Amino acid sequence: RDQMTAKKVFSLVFVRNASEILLGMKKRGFGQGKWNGFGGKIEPGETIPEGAVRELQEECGLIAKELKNVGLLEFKFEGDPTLLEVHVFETHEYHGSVIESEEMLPKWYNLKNIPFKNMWLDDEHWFPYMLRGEFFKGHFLYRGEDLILKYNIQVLDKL
Ligand code: 6OG
Repeated sequence: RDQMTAKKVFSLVFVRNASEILLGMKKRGFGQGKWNGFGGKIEPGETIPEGAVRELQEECGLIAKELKNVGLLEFKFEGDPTLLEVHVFETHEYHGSVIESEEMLPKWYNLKNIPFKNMWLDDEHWFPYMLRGEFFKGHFLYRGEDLILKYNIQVLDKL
């Protein structure tokens, strides 16, 4: 990565149990109307897991007791030099109860019924790796928000 390419680092957290996954519908901003995990920009002075725990609580009310790093995503948008680096986590243990926030409408989905048609296009490519428990690294180049020009996904030994 050259020095002129800015990088933005994000967290993305999925709350899981044996048969269901908690998704949130983004009510405003980037990705509005799409179902996704909970997350956002890592702030100065916090670690990536700290940012992940903070965003999860802010957006759906749950406090993660543990986080498992399950994958890494990189996104570029054609014509924009910015690299988005998204650290993907799962949590199976948490306290608190699910609440709707100004940013997100949370809802449990059966793992067999994930609403890919109303999610970022990349999700249906890498979700299978996450659901199989394989640590993945994905790179996606978008044109606008509704077309993937190219992508690749590798399975890595857990970092
Ligand atoms: P805020 O801007 O609300 O954080 N995110 C993406 N997630 C998926 N699945 N696909 C993408 O394709 C994404 N781009 C960003 C990272 C945005 C949240 O959305 C995730 C953050 O969790 C382009 O702070």
